[in-house]
Amino acid sequence: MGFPVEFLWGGASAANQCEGGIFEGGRGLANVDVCPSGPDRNAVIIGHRKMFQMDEEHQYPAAGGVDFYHRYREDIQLMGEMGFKVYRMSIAWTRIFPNGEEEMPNEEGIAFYEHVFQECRKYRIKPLVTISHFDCPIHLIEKYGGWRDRRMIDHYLRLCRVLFERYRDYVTHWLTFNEINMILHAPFMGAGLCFGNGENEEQVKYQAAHHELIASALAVKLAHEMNPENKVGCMFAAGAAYPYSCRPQDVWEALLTDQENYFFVDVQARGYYPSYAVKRLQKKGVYPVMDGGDEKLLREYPVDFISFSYYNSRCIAAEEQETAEGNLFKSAKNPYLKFSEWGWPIDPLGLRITLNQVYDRYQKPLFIVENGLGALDCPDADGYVSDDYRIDYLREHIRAMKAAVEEDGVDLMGYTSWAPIDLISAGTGEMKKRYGYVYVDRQEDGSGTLNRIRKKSFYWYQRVIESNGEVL
Ligand code: BGP
Repeated sequence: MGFPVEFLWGGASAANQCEGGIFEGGRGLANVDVCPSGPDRNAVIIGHRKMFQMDEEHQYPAAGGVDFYHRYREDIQLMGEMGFKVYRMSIAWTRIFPNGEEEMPNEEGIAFYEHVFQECRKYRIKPLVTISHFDCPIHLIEKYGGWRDRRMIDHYLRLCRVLFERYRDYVTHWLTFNEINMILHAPFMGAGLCFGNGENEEQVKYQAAHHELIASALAVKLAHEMNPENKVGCMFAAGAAYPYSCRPQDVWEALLTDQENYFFVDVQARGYYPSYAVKRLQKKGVYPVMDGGDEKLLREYPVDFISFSYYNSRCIAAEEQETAEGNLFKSAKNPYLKFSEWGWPIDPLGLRITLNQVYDRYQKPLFIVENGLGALDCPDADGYVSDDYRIDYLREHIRAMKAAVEEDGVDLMGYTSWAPIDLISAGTGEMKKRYGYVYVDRQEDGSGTLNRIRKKSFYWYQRVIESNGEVL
């Protein structure tokens, strides 16, 4: 009993939130670089305020990140010390293709990730690579309008081909798009979409999503052709939708919310547009334009496994209720739950429920690739953080995951918590919202030594991994 011996314990990060060095190594500019911190961030990430370059008035925290670009050796060494079996990381598209359309890749960018993979190998850490964690080259946004244009598929596949070829010796596990359903909630950050006045946003989003779904299917095809060892997964922002009450109207609304979320995975895992989506998108007049061969492609190349982030469950009411924050989208406030300092519900049992729902629905191996607590950490005089609150959060979620594996029979490949080393928040651009087992001395105003300091949770997680989840 317990977790299988090959269970993949580790942590997850994203290039744009940790690397920094955005003007180094021949890298080009991307959407994720120009999302400022502060009050304008939201308008930018939802595509209502166009920002295609940096200006003087705003701060751009991704520009420096936490300097993983220069400190990856130390960071991976720390992961090795915790006993990581896997490190989920992403590739900055613009390090490989600075403007997205070059014929030949940027060798300096290729070398950077090769060095990262070599460091991982030293500690026997398997990389799990997200091909696009929200990244889209600015040049492609200016020229094509991001993923609304079908030609994005070719540019994305050119990136995939280079990655599959050049990292063949290092990587066998890939994720095509991070939180693909985020395109509905943060379309500029997620897919480089900006909207004109009066434009039908939903139509653009579903058309862009269709292009990503085709790109994802073609990436599966290519990955399998280029290396039969390759396994490709999809990735979505999960979190069961609970009805606010047993009123049928609330139950119905919760079901609709779940369907909106599962739509992407339904296509990527089952290989076709589910009937509810066909009907509803047609009725709203936002059913995407498809090419003749699209349906066949989707059917022929479903993903090998399903990964997801889980931070919180959602609570859905037919009538207006007080709301709570959550991973990029709000929902009704669940009176039975406690909340994080950022107002996100804390619901470990919700993870077990989500695991069961996803497994029941798809019957494919699952991978939890993000889960964690964003909190304010207060280091003592020596810089040490006693983050018992984080340990409590993670312990309860790991217990729930364990029950799903041991008692419910869910086929789970691994768990990568978000994020092993503190980094910049995707939702708010803040540095003070920390998730790590390792504290990074970078403050909200950009000051700090960038030194890495192990937190209490570092030693706790080390024991969890060492005991394969037995000592919690
Ligand atoms: C997910 C993203 C991550 C990550 C995480 C935590 O949406 O995939 O990139 O940042 O959420 O969210 P936040 O950084 O907003 O706290």
